[in-house]
Amino acid sequence: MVPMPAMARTAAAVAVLGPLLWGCGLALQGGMLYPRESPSRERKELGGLWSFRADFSANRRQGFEQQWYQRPLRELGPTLDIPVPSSFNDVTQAGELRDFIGWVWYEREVVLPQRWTQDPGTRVVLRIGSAHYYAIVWVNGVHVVEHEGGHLPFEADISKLVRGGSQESCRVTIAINNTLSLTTLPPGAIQYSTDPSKYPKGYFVQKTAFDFFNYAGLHRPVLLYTTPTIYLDDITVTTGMDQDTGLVNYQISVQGSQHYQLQTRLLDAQGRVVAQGPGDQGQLQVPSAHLWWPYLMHDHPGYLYSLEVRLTAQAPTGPVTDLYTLPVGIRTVAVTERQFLINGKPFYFHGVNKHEDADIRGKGFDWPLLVKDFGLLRWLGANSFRTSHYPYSEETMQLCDRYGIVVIDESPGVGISLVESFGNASLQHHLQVMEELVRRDKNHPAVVMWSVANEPASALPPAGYYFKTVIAHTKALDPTRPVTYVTNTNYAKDLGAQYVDVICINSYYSWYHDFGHLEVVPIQLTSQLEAWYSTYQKPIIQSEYGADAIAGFHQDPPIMFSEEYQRSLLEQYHLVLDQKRREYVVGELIWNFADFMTAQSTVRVLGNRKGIFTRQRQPKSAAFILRERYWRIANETSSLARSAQCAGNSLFTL
Ligand code: BDP
Repeated sequence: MVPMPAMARTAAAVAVLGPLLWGCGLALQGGMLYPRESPSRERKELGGLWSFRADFSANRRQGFEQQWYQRPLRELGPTLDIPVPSSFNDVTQAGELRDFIGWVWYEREVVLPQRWTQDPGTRVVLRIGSAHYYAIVWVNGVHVVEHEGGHLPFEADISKLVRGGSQESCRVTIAINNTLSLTTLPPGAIQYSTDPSKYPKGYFVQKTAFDFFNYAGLHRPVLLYTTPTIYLDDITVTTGMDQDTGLVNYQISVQGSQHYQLQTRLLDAQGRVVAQGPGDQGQLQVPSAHLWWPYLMHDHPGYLYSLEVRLTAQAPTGPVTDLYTLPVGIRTVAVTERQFLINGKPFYFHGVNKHEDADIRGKGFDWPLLVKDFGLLRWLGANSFRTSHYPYSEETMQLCDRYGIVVIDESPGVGISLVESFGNASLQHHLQVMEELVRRDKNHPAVVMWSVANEPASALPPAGYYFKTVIAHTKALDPTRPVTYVTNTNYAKDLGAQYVDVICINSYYSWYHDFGHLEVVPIQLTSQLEAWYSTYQKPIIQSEYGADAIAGFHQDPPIMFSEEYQRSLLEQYHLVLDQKRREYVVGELIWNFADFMTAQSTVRVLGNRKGIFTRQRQPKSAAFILRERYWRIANETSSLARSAQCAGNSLFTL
C-alpha cells in the first residue's frame, strides 16, 4: 500500500469508520424477531423520501463537528431527496455520489400515533433492516444505537424518547459510513495516492477483493413497531419427525418481567389448531404432519404452519397481552458421506447464485424485483440459491419459505484475501456476524446450510484456526444445520475444508484460463471433483461456474463473451455433473442468476455479465439450457414435476 502522509492519515481515520464498537463481545443480547403486526403490535413503515447529505469535507468529519444530528439537516446546508429503501449511489446524476466513500447522513421526521407517545404500556422500537456499512442513529438528537455490518437488522427501543405530552413527531437521523477496512466483513482497504503529478490532493480510493459494487445506504425497510412493555423477545423453533409425527420444539424468551404466562398453539394452513403447549419451552407433536418440502420435490412445496405465541402478564399499568405468529415449516436436514438429505430424501441443489442488485436502486429492497426474481426461479425450475455473498433481506427469506426455495445462507465473509484479515479483530467480528445471522434466520425452514465465507484465502496459515473457530461457533449456535464455506483453493492446500460438512467449490474452467478452450472443461472438472472427494469423502456442491456473455452477442463457433460460448461452457460442465451427481455431487449453482454491477475495471463491461438473465431480468440463451436441464433433473426424482410440466406448467403460477 502507498505510504500515508499525515494529512491523508487524518482522512483515513475518518473514512475508515468513525466511532466504533470493535470487539464488543459475543453472545447477543435479545432477539431479532421480524416485526409482524398482531393485535398487540403495530408497524409504521418509514419508507419514502428522506433528506440526505453526503459529507464531502476533506476529513469527512464535518457532520460530527457541526453535530448534524442536533438540528434538521436542511438548516445546516443543502439536502437531497433520497429514497429509502435504496442504495444512494445510482439514483442521482452525480458521479461523485456514486463513488462516494465516507459518511452520508439520512434524516426523516416521523409523525407518531398519539397512543404511542402517551400510553406508558407501549414500547416503541426503531428497526433498520440494513444500513451499509457502519451506522449511527439519533432520535431527536439523542444517540440511540450504532451497528457494524451492512446486511443484518438492528434496532433501538426509543419509547422514552418519544413519550411525553406534546410529542407529535420525532426526527430520526442516521449517519452511515461505507468504508471497508481490513477487519470489516467484507474486508477492504483505503489506498492513498500522494504523487501530486498524478493525483489531486487528498486522493484516496476504496480497494476491495470482491466482485460486486459496494452499494451503500439504507438498503432495507426502516420502520417503527410497538410491543407491550412486557413482550415476546425471541422464539427459537427446531423441528423433527418421529414416524409420521412432526415434532416442533420451541423456546421462547420474554423481556420486561419475570412473571408471565405463555401459551403456544400450532395452526395448520387452514387455521385449525393441531397442537398446543404451555411455558417457555416444549415440544409440540403433530400427528400426520405436512412436511415442508422444496419446490419440485412435492405437490405442496413450502407447507407452513403458524406458531401462535400468546404472552399474558400483569404490569403496573394493567394486564398485558402480547401475541406473535411465526411461520413454521416441519422438515429435517442431514448430510451423509455422499448425500444431502431433506426429510430423509436425497436433495440435489439445482439452482443459482444471486446478488441483491438492479438498475437504479442498487441493493435497495424492491417488492416488484423480488416477485419477478421468484417468478424467474420457478420458471427456471430452480429449487435453491445461495445468498452470495451476504445475507439477503428478510422478505426474501420469507418468500423462500413460502415457495419452497432452499437457501444456503451466506455471511458477508467475501474477499478475505489478506493475512491481516485473519487476525483477532476480524475473527471476533466474524463470530458476531454469524450470531446476528443465525439469530435472524434460524427459524426459516428454507435455510438448510450456513456458509461462513466465499473464496477466502484458505491456504494462508491462519485460515485453519480461523475457520475451525468460525465453523465451530456456528455449529454451537445452531446444531441443526450443516455449515460450509465456499472455496476455490486447491484441495491439497485448503486449510479449512476438514471442518466443513459439505464441500462447496467454485471453478471457472475455460474462462479465467485456457481461454476459448471448452474442451478442457470435462477433464479439469473431473480431476478436481475426484481429488476433493477422495481426500475428504464429503458431499460436494459445484457452488459456482459460468462465463460472461453480453446479451445479443452471437458467435458460432462460440467465442468468449458470446451467448453461444456461455451456453457451451455450461454444457461442458453438465457432462461431468451428470456423472458425478450419481456419486457424490449434491448440487450445482450457476454463477450468476443475473448480470450485476461491479467496480470498474478492464475485465468488467458495465459489470459482471455471467448472468443467465440480464440485469433487467431478460433471458440469455443459457437460461433456456438451464431450464430444460433443471426440469429434467426434477422430473427424474418427482412424478409431480413431470405432470406439472405436461399440464402447462401450472406449478409456475405465483
Ligand atoms: C468468483 C466469485 C464471484 C465472482 C466470480 C466471477 O466468488 O463473486 O463474481 O468469481 O469472477 O470467484 O465472475
